[in-house]
Amino acid sequence: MSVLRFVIASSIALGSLADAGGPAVAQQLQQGSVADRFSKQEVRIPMRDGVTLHTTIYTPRDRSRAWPILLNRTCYSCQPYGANVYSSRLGPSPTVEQDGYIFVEQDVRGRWNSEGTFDNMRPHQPGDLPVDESSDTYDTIEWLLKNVSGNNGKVGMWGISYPGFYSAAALPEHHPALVAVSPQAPVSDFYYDDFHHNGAFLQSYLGATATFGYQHSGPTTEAWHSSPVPSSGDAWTFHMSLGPLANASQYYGADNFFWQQIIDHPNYDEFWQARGILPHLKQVKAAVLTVGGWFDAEDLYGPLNIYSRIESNNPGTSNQLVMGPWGHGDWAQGRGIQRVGNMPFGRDIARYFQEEIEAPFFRHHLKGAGEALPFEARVFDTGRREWHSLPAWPPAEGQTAQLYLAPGGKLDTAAPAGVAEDQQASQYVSNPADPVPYRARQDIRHQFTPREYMTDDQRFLAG
Ligand code: PG9
Repeated sequence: MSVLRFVIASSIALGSLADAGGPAVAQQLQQGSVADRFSKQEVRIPMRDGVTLHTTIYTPRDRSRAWPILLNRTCYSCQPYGANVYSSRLGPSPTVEQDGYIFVEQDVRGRWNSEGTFDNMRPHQPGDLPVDESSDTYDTIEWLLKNVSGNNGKVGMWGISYPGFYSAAALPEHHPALVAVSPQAPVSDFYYDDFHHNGAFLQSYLGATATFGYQHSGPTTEAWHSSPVPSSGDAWTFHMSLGPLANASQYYGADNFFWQQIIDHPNYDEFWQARGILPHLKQVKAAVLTVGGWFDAEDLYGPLNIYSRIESNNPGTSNQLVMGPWGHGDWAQGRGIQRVGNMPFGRDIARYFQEEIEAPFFRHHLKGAGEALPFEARVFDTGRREWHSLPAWPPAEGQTAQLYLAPGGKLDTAAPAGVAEDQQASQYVSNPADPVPYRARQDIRHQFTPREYMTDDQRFLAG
């Protein structure tokens, strides 16, 4: 009988964050449009190997004080391009924007308006050469500190999803001025996040292979890739008509370098291992606030493992975790009721995170304003629908429970009596031509990553 093992984290209602004594009210920038409050520069920053990266810099027009730099490195573009075309919002939230930073956006190597060759989850290379995301971030920070007037000498980073990887990938051998990093839904390893979950390829990512599989022909502000797979509509019929996964190669040829790598490396070989960031999260001196969502079907492995690897490798470092009742990136969205599918978890949970956790984190470490966040882990109990501040994650009181597959398709906490362990097995026929759908077939639509299934009523599948 196979055993399912998981940690039952006991729920401990500790002090709420409300008694943290809100930080001194940070000097806020005046209201008005981004262009009213910030000036915009577009520069090309040279890396140590000569490749230049497109970097957009929004500096507060208020020059009465020095401002920290808040950096986001992305594979999804620094749009809008053009020195006189302003983004409608800056940074991870309206609260952080109002607090005021020098907001910096950068196209990573090989993407959009930056030079160079793109590599997914570029392997970290300890030492000075050859280049990687850590060295590109180091060179970028060094350039910004020397060339952007009005900075206070401190740098923070943030990023959600793939940009979350770039903020985590900045940490190995990081620049000393980098003092606060918030990897949010960070990708840690494409064999466990996004394209694969525990090694199983997610067919819903077939279309995304176009986004990450073609090299641009040089710096560009226009998209150079498009997906041959529909982005909406009936995904059940599409995937069932595809047949064996090998048939997907009809959509991608040898010019899609990432698809070739995916089909050439079906197992966790050196190719994938080299691209995981977890083994390199050492000598981290910057404060880290890792953020994830319990219902994040794209990147749940990343936040939990980046937090725990930093915790085990860097005992003296300020390393904190926030896990909320969110799907992918929900914490950066607007206000209102937080829902996952048809399951509500409460009102203004994103606002709470943005105003009571994220903004104070950056204020404290980058501006010296307000207290440090008073928790090791701030986790939302989705059963009780309440936040808990914990001194450790997983909680010391947590126990690992063993569950056993029992006859009749049931689970039991007791091992089946009288059955030798090597005889404890349940079997069923898995027929790819007749798969068990994770949602009602008519609800299986093309979408980047399925979300609602985590709160769907799946009893219709009992048979
Ligand atoms: N984690 C998301 C993703 C990464 C790579 C491929 C597809 C999805 C994201 O960056 O949104």
